[in-house]
Amino acid sequence: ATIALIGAPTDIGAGHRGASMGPEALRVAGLAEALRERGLQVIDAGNLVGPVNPWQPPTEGYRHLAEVVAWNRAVMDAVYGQLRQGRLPILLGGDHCLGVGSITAVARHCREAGKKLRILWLDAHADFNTSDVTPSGNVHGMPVACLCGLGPQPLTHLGGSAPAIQPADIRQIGIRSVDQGEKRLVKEYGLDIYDMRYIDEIGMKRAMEEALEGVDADTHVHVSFDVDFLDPAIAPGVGTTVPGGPNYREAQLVMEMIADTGRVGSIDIVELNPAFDEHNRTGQLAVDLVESLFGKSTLMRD
Ligand code: DIR
Ligand code: MN
Ligand code: MN
Ligand code: MN
Repeated sequence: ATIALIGAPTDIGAGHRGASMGPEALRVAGLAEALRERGLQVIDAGNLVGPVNPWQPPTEGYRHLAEVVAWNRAVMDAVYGQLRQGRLPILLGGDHCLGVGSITAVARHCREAGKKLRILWLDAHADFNTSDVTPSGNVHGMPVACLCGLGPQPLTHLGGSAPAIQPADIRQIGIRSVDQGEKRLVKEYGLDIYDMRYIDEIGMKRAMEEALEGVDADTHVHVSFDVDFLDPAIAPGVGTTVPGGPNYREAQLVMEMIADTGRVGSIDIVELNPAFDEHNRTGQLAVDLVESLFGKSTLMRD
């Protein structure tokens, strides 16, 4: 399928300014060219437009909820529009609150196409906070809860009905920072989490085999890649670094094993923050890893 790049230049759900520069940093790092180099067709659909970041404190547990909803509507419509044309959308974030719009669109597409959905949520964080338990009010810490039907009505019902997905549709990989109340909710909803302790103990290969179990010819795989998934030693260009993430080889293995399924149908690249980066090093790493997601392999036997 033709790949469609969709820029969403906003940091509306984040706790630091700068993720709004993510789409341009990924373009400057050569994302489109790298994918074309792999023989893929790529169109750049340009950037979506949405409200400016008013940079206000939270009200009733949410920062900028109205603006977050507006951005997510734009993302949902754009992602759905590309999927309907048979394209493979790559959302260039922007912060991770945009996962609500992106995945609501993907879930609708899967329902209409009669496909099973498997979401691979690569992140240091579980992103399962609610207005009651959030330590920050930042909606980028809430998208998974919203998608599972837990959150403010305009986000849980972005696609018309709720929930957009079931907890069983999602596998979270690389998790190492979950807030106290969030931990309780994650257990209550039964999320399948491959946290760093688990990965340390059984290894990334086996963890990924488990996370990909059941993916078959009828499955649409969505990869929601929060760049803070990566260890900060290799990926400093994010707003919220958490030590102890996957190293370069582990991250490559994750991407290569996902590519091996041949079922990737949509991607988010979010939370890249050039204001914290060193000469776009993290942007270049993200491009390198997305190449692997499309089959660029370090294997000698292929
Ligand atoms: C934290 C940070 N759990 C919060 N979340 C982040 O504010 O809800 N998610 N950074 O990517
Ligand atoms: Mn996230
Ligand atoms: Mn994160
Ligand atoms: Mn499991």
